[in-house]
Amino acid sequence: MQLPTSLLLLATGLATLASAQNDTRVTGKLGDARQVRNNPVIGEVWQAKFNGPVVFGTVTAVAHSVGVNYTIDVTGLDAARGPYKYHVHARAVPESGNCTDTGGHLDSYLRGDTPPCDSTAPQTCEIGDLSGKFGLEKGPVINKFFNDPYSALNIINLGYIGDRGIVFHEGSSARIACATLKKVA
Ligand SMILES: *[C@@H]1O[C@H](CO)[C@@H](O)[C@H](O)[C@H]1NC(C)=O
Ligand SMILES: *[C@@H]1O[C@H](CO)[C@@H](O)[C@H](O)[C@H]1NC(C)=O
Ligand SMILES: CC(=O)N[C@H]1CO[C@H](CO)[C@@H](O)[C@@H]1O
Ligand SMILES: [Cu+2]
Repeated sequence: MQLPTSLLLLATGLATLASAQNDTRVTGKLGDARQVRNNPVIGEVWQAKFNGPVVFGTVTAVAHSVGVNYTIDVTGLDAARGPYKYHVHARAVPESGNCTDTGGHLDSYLRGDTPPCDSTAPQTCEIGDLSGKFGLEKGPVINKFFNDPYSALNIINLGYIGDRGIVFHEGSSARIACATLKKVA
C-alpha cells in the first residue's frame, strides 16, 4: 500500500518527537533484550527464600513458553522506608549472606543502569531490573505476579536467572534482603 507523502512526513515527525521524549531508552552494547522462547522445561520452578530478619517470604520463578513467570510473595518491608526495588543480580548470595557480594543487576546485554529503565520499552532495560520494568512497591507486603519475556531458565541464554541473587532495596537504595534463586521442581 502506498501512503500519501503528507502522512509519511507526519509519521516521521511524530517518531522524532517520540524518540526525543524517550531518551531513557538505551540499547545495550549487545542490542536490545531478546524474548526467550527456548526454556527447556516449561513449568520448571525456581525459588528464592527470604527467612528474615527483615524480609520473609518467597520469590518464585517458573519457566514459561515465553520468558519467566515471577511471583513475589513477601512481607516485612517497612512502608516508611520505601518505595522498594527488586532485582535479579549478577551473582548468588554467598555463605556470609552479604548482599553486596551479589554484584550489580543482571545486565546481560550490557546496557548499564543509567539512565533508568523505561518500562514502556522493557527490551531496553537491564534484564535484572524487575522493578524498573514492573513497578516499585510500597510495602509492607508485596504480592505480585508478572511475566518477564526476557528472563531465561535456559542456561545458554543471555537472560539466565538461575542461581543468581534476588535483592530488595529500600528507598535509599540500601540492600535490605537477598536470597538466591534455586531450582525446586
Ligand atoms: C505463566 O503465566 C500465564 C499468565 O500470564 C499463564 O497463563 C501460564 O500458564 C503461566 N505459565 C506457567 C508455566 O505456569
Ligand atoms: C559486604 O561485602 C562488601 C564488599 O564485598 C564489604 O565492603 C562489606 O564490608 C561487607 N559487609 C559485611 C557486613 O561484611
Ligand atoms: C513511540 C513511543 O513508544 N513513545 C513512548 C515514549 O514514552 C512515553 C512515556 O514513557 C510513552 O507514553 C510513549 O508511548
Ligand atoms: Cu538490586
